[in-house]
Amino acid sequence: MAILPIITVPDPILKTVSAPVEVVDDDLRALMDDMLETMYAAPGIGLAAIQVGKPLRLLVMDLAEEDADPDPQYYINPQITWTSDELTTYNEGCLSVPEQYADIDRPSECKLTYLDYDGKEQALHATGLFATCIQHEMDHLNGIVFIDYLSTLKKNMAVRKVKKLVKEG
Ligand code: GNR
Ligand code: NI
Repeated sequence: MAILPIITVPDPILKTVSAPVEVVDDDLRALMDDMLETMYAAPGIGLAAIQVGKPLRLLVMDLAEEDADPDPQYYINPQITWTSDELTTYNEGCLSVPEQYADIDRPSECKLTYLDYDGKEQALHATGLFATCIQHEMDHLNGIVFIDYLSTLKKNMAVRKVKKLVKEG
């Protein structure tokens, strides 16, 4: 297991459209385990592979409460098959945009298909924070970061603050 460096804006790597995973094997599971360890250490509730420089359609999440047992989740080649018309606003953050937050509107619910840790096909209906988080992570797979939804002014301010944070360590 290893903690991997997390790429931050404005690194152009984050704009990559990630490629589908071809085979779910032990090498991929090792990457997913490292991603989960990296996410827990950050700490965060989700992490897409591109955030650690791997352009694969793969993400990990854990939405368990702080005092509850861990609930690691792995989503390989996720595809959204339905979204609700109703939207929910959530004050989002991102490990690739540290310490910056903004209200983002997204569909309140969505349905998705994906492969699990064992490469088995799965489907589910996401609501609440789960729906918000999965859509935030799916955006990463398509090269989109939540600040891309903000005005140019707000986006540039966020990028400038992140650059300063990174520079100051
Ligand atoms: O840790 C994270 N918290 C979060 C809060 C609101 C909406 C989305 C997220 S995901 C984020 C981790 C991250 O950057 N995932 O890509
Ligand atoms: Ni993010």
